[in-house]
Amino acid sequence: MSTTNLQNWGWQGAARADVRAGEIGRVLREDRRRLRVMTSRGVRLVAHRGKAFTQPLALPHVGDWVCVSKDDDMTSLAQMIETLPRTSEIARLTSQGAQTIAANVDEAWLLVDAVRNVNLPALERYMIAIEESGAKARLVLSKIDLDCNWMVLADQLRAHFRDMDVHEVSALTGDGMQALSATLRARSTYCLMGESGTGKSTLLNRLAGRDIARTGEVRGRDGKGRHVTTHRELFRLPSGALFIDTPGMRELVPVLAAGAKPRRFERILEIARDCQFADCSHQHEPGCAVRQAIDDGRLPASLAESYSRLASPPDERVSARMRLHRSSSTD
Ligand SMILES: Nc1nc2c(ncn2[C@@H]2O[C@H](COP(=O)(O)OP(=O)(O)OP(=O)(O)O)[C@@H](O)[C@H]2O)c(=O)[nH]1
Ligand SMILES: [Mg+2]
Ligand SMILES: [Zn+2]
Repeated sequence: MSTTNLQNWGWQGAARADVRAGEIGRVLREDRRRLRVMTSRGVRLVAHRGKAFTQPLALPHVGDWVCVSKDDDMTSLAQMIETLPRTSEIARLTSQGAQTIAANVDEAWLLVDAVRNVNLPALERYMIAIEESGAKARLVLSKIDLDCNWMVLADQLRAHFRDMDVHEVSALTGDGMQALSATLRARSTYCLMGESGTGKSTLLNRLAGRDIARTGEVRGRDGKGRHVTTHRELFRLPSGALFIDTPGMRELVPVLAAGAKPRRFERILEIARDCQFADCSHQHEPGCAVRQAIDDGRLPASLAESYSRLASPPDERVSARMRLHRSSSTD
């Protein structure tokens, strides 16, 4: 029987002695009915829930390390036993509550389509979700081969997301791809995010050197995507890097604990301590340090705008969900 080195799938822990009658694996793909899990003996199909599974708040998602039943018959449906603690978790808030998009991601790439208008508030929400997840963020401006003024867009992104790497690429011509590929590390997990049609799956195929994910045309009318990717899936590239492709999401509402301030706004909060009024709204009050910092060019105006939009989140943005896995670490 062939064996798989789980370290090639990102496993960093020592061999666990405490696995109860099961085996460790990583969730490669989640569908509504089944999980595909890579174990050291190969891929197994796993039922989402089973009698042995007692963690209703920690349902497994793509990227998760799980413990599943170890059956002699590899073709039988395995049962979930346990979802192991996560090192990071990208989540969003839906009408049904918090939803995990991907687990144990080292770096998330947010794709921005060079031919579409940049929607900074939407990108900001994506970025908050990534930064709060514990993963590193990277911005990728895609489709720079198309006739457009992408350099203006790139400048706009750099002005707003100052501390962030912005890569300009074309998956079609390969422009910028070498610099992006050079950042990849084997056994690290990357997650592709962004609206439908921004070219996530195309970029993945280019990095893989062959078509591993399905891609599709955008609509002629408005250049929007057609939601070609319908499930989340983790792939291993020849370089050894691990990539999670996700279906494009138009809206992503970050999951924030009640009263929590996203890390993105730490700098504003720091500057705001020097405002004359403690409850300064940074709109029209005299002695406002935030407006002063914008005028001085120390703070991007667009960031301050995002802040005032998100500073007092409406109730539905606030989730009191127990973040079961956040504080614990993988062993
Ligand atoms: N010209 C050009 N077209 C691209 C590039 N990258 C992607 N496209 C096209 O954009 C369209 C959408 O690409 P996909 O890779 O399917 O987009 P996606 O982000 O995976 O979309 P969803 O799976 O729906 O979220 C396809 O027609 C691609 O050929 C690029 O660099 N240049
Ligand atoms: Mg896709
Ligand atoms: Zn102020």
